[in-house]
Amino acid sequence: MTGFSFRLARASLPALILALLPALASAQELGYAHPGQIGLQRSVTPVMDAMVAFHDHVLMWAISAIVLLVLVLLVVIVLRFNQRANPVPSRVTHNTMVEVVWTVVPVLILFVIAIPSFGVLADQETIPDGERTYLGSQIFGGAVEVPEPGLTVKAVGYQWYWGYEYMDDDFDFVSIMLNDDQRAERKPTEPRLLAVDNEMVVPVNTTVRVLVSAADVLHAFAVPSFGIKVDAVPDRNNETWFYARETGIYYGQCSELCGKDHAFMPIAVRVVEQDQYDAWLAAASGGDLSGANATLLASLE
Ligand SMILES: [Cu+2]
Repeated sequence: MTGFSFRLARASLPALILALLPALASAQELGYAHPGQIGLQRSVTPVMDAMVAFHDHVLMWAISAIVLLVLVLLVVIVLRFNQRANPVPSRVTHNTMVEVVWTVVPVLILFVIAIPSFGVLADQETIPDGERTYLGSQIFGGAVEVPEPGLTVKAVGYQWYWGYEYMDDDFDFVSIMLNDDQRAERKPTEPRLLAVDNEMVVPVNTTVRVLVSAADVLHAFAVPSFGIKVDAVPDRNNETWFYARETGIYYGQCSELCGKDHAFMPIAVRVVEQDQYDAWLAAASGGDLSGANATLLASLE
């Protein structure tokens, strides 16, 4: 019985992996987390590129080296200083040299990590003015040119949905999660608990300034593929930006515990071509949001 199931498992494992590969590959294209995901969500902005590079080329090396060092020390201690190998225990209580080393070396490691880290952080926090060089992106493979913001959208957190105000064109709407029945009827291909009725629509290859605020309690506006996460605080405007270089729909979630439906106020940003955006904007700012969305969705198919 055991032998049979063992052989069955061995035979089906490569087939299972082969069957999963295309699913994983296509999941890489998605703008949201997916089952089996190991790495960070796919990046479509310069800031997220810098964050991914920081994670892959700095943090992972530092973490791996520290884990290996601790593992080696543990193995040495277990083998050399167990009771059998070392019957008379050492009476050493301190060693100044060792204490200085284990204080100074971690400080140096943190200091070295902090330099690129602050570069990436500064990039997130600084709205492009068309002139600034992006430090984090510069550290990780060349400066990127980011134009000045082409539009400003204010994202406002409510219990429990988001509102989007298009500041340049003076119109706004709210964005509410679709329940299972609504999703099956209106957006069956979009993910459960993330699909919304009205998405925030922005043009591709455009710097979008996002003002973030809240109407009632603390919320947080976060879109992992853009590398942004900003607290939404009542009576306060926080600011962030993104420059998406690929069309598609990118999801995020409220990231500050805000009450019973905190888990059900997703953020959905649809990045479209400039002419599609212009057509959507003209209709939506003219008061016909549902018509604008329907036309946009039809043009995307
Ligand atoms: Cu919230």
